[in-house]
Amino acid sequence: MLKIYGIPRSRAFRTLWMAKELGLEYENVAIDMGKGETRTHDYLAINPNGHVPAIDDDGFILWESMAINLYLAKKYSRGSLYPIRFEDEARTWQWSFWGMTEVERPVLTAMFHRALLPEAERDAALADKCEKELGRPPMVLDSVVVASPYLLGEHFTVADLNLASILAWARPARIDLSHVPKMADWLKRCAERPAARAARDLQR
Ligand SMILES: N[C@@H](CCC(=O)N[C@@H](CS)C(=O)NCC(=O)O)C(=O)O
Repeated sequence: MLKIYGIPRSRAFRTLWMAKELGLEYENVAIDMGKGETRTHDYLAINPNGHVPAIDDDGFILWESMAINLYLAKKYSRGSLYPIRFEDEARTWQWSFWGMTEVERPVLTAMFHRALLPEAERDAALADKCEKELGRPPMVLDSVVVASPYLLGEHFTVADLNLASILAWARPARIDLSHVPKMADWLKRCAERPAARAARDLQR
């Protein structure tokens, strides 16, 4: 059975969401970074980086959240959550890489400094700087989801899931999305999917 390493309140959420979209049976091995469990000898044998998520799919071990989701979608849902056309596949990579390289760090840093860290450790100026840095990506997205409801067109795919799972942090990070209403609608549409809700329930 597929094993998903990482507590639901970590980037493993992304993979749990994907597993639920796919209706896969899985075991969640709740490795908790807060308890130092990402750095044990046994876990480092799974992911030598000491990060979650990672998966073990019948002996095939893979780490990096976006790569895991692309793999699972392609393996279990080609033609549905994973596109068939080369161009759509390339766009799926485009959105996933863009999310990781241009969106994730500022939104995560803002979330830490506005919500997660103890008050005394928060740096409001840094959070504001991150929000500013995040100025263009939401506008880029807004212009895409004006033309079609999802990133590749009419249907929700792994491209939406990967990016929405990063941008889900915009809310706790209190990033203002009022100037990008179409993007905010898209994010809401993604977040309200039953599989996303079910994965969020695991975080409680
Ligand atoms: N780029 C990696 C980042 C993984 C990552 O940093 N995960 C955090 C939890 S959300 C982690 O494992 N931190 C614990 C540690 O570094 O020990 C991915 O997307 O999978």
